Amino acid sequence: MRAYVFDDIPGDQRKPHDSGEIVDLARLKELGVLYWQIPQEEGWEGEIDKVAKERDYKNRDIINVTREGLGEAYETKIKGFFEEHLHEDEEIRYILEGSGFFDVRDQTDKKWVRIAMEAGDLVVLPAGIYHRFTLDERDKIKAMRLFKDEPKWVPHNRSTDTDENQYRKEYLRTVSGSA
Ligand code: KMT
Ligand code: NI
Repeated sequence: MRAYVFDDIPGDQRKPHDSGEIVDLARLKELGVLYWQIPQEEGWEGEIDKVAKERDYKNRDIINVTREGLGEAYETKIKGFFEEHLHEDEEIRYILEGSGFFDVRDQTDKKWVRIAMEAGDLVVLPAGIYHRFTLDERDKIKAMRLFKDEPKWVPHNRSTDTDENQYRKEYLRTVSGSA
């Protein structure tokens, strides 16, 4: 994993867009974003089980973000992932193969922090954080999605309504308390 401030220069979303400003784990934590590295080697699933148990993640599935994996829905899904949105629950992803970028808004709400994820990376985006996802130029990622109970997949695309969402408000309270 490598996190940095997105350069905001228009152009291909799959390119790195690295401004050169590194974002460390402490700064991610201030945003409520949690990270673990669990290498893809013997015993990895047991390590996932530990985190899942500690954090009460009861369910999981696997998503393959490739043309074959998503089928007919490919274009729509890829576009949807990159719309700025929030969820009313955590978005938890453990990367099994490939790589991609999770972008999250920072406290100023002006910059994107780009989290470059690859195999062995586990990230938790808190409920209510504005974020988006894109493949990178390798064009494929396979990830385990973990969730507490029933997955709340619904992406709430950013609007004046989502600014009023109770999970958004709760998120902002936690961020202002720690920054
Ligand atoms: C999401 O919610 O944006 C996704 O599931 C993207 C694919 S997971 C690497
Ligand atoms: Ni999402």
